[in-house]
Amino acid sequence: MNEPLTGLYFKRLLLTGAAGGLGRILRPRLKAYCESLRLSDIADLGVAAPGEELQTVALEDKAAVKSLLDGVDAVVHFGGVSVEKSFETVLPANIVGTFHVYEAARLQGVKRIVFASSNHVTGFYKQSDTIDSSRSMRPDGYYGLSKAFGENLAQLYFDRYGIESVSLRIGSSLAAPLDRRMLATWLSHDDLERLVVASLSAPVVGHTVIYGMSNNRLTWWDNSCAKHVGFQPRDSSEMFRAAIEARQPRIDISEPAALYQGGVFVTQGPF
Ligand code: 15L
Repeated sequence: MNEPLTGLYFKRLLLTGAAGGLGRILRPRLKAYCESLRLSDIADLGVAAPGEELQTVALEDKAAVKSLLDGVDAVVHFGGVSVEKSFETVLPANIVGTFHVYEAARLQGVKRIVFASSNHVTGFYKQSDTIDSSRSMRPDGYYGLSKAFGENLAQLYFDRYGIESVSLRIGSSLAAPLDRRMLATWLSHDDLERLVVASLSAPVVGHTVIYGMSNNRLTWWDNSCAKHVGFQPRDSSEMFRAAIEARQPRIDISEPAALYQGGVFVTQGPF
């Protein structure tokens, strides 16, 4: 665990999807920013560390999600399906579940949500395009479509109810990039923490969309519309380039996975 990044301190913070790939990374790190860290998932969360509250909650259970947000100052919503699946698989957790989170925030008076969206909201832009968050959504599958819904929901709940959100279009947040595509999309775990903390602590965000990427030399995304979030990534994929290019010397740009930003996600399905 790193030293905390800001003087930010909540009484109670909620992390959904705490047993998931990125939830497990954020769990020990977010504890530094709150007195109580409430953690939820449908999967096993293990044993509560000091200052942690564990709750097994399915996002599709509206009443349970309402109770989950009781007494919470802010939500870091990482729960749901995180890969391309059939519409029927993505619908309950990602679409219905995210609606339940926003509705619970309205009912419980929660004022800020950091929403784990995805780069797959714009996965059908080409790898030869540099885009910013003002461009139209071009989801590359049902998963990306569910995240597009979440972003629109965040906008609606800001416009109607003043609940602020930062939608994080996360690239590839892994310990290290795995292939040539991820040299552009990589978000280190330390930069993920920086991004979440900046999103929680920026004074005014309305509904802001920001791409979650490290300070990679080569990228397809421009975060200049989100400067007010104050996210300053410090890592770069460049140190992995030589090894990845040696391992994956050629790419066939006629392949959709190399042509589009979403990579292999654009080729999955129909289910
Ligand atoms: C995502 O949204 C996924 O959750 C993750 O598994 C990665 O595949 C990532 O996108 C990516 O685009 O690399």
